[in-house]
Amino acid sequence: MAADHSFYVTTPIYYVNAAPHLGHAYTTIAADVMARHHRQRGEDVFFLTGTDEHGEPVADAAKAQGLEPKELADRNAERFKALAPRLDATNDFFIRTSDPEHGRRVQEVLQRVYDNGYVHKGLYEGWYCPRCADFKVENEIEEGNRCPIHHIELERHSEENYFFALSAFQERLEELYATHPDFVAPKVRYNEALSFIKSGLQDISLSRAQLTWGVPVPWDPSHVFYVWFDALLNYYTALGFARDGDDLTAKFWPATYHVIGKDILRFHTVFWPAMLMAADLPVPEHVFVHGYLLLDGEKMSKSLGNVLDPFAIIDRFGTDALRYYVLRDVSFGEDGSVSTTAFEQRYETELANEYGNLASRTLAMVARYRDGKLPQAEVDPELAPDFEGLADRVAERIDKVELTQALDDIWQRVRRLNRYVEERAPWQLAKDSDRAEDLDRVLHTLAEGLRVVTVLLAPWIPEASAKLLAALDTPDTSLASARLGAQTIGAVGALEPLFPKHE
Ligand code: ME8
Repeated sequence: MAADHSFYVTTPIYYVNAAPHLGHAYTTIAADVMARHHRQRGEDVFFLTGTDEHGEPVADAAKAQGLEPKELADRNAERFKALAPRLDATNDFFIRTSDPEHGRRVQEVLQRVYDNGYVHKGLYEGWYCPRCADFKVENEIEEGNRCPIHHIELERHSEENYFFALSAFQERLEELYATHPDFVAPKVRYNEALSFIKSGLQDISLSRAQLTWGVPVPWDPSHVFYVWFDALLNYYTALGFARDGDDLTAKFWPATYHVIGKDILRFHTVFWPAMLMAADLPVPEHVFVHGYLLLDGEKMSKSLGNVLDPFAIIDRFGTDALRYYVLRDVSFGEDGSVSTTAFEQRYETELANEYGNLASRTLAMVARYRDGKLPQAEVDPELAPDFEGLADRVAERIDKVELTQALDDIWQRVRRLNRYVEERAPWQLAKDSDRAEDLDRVLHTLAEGLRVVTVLLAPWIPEASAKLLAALDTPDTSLASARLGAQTIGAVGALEPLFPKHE
């Protein structure tokens, strides 16, 4: 078992044959929210992302451009590597499957699978999609003999290669699912994976004979490993070489959460645990499968055109706005449409008005009525119950990867604070010197409430959160500080608009 208080979260490693897009950004942002939240709890966190560089798709794309596969991989891996900091992702390492250390460890693990007797030779024949780097089973194939994902024509492939004895793990996988009902979430994905297992597992191809761009099979170097096994093993191999001279495997394996999109469910929820069992390694604790962001039904927007381009949003509205929007508008785990219009509405109404304005107004009132010093007072008993247990509730939500619901729980309190300002009307209290104590309490309550929601929002909107906590001079973002009265705000500093309005 991984050490207590350690939390290991991964994203899929992305193919380098395409440019990074909103879908990739989505998973990375989600995993980053989890990583940041668990750091707030004082846990030891390891957050991994990276690139998947071997296999036909890259070899083919390189050939088409007159390049060596490694040249193309180097060029495109840089773009994914650069994506993480632009998203404010705090990954602890970026793995590339072309790293020689990864290859060595893949060989070690799969040699063990071979030594344990789970590999045999066989003839593989089937319909193959070069973009998926995967054979398709009959019932998946689209009309016209096309790939259901890429809609390109499938190729008939036949070759002698090595097979992994997936069928030998039928019972152990069923038992894993029976004893770990939270192995895969959401439930609909658990059911999907389990019904695939129950339909009867067949052995799967483990190597390729006609390809050289991959990790060589140690017992037969005329083959390379099928790219998916090389890729899945990244989650394990990275811990061995992410830190020079310090093997993190004992500390972080098994992974707490693999976060993936629903397109790669079977690989992660069936093949991957079986492969780990075959190598005598512990299986991950959870796989969380999110849905697709759908971009159809777009209306043209003035400032963003008609494509929700993550880079355009970051350039114009900042990284926080993108992070917030994708996890707010579509319930994490489900499919949902995103659009520039919905983005602009949420930005304006929620980030700029409900949150940004609340912050500016609160600080401005403390400056105007109390010379920038926050009066010490009791939190208003009218508001305190609404914040009771909030931090724990958010933590429980995040434990279940309910990232949208957790955000909504916090946002309800942002709205509560807005109602509180209107109800208490501090600008009226300020006109009446007999009500100085009431004004003290209202200002104190507002600033303290604002601080608490801001600590809780830090995983979603880290930049705005840091700015506001700096202005309150309470930089502590630990979850323990996300309770009313847990910190003392003294003097309040200046604050630029957190989410400026755009014309
Ligand atoms: O599959 N909506 O890489 P990939 C939501 N290399 N998420 C999306 C999305 C969308 N429209 N489009 C992409 C691979 N994603 C393999 C993975 S892991 C050992 C190997 C996200 O570049 C989502 O996380 O095709 C999906 O699973 C992943 O990108 C696929 O990335």
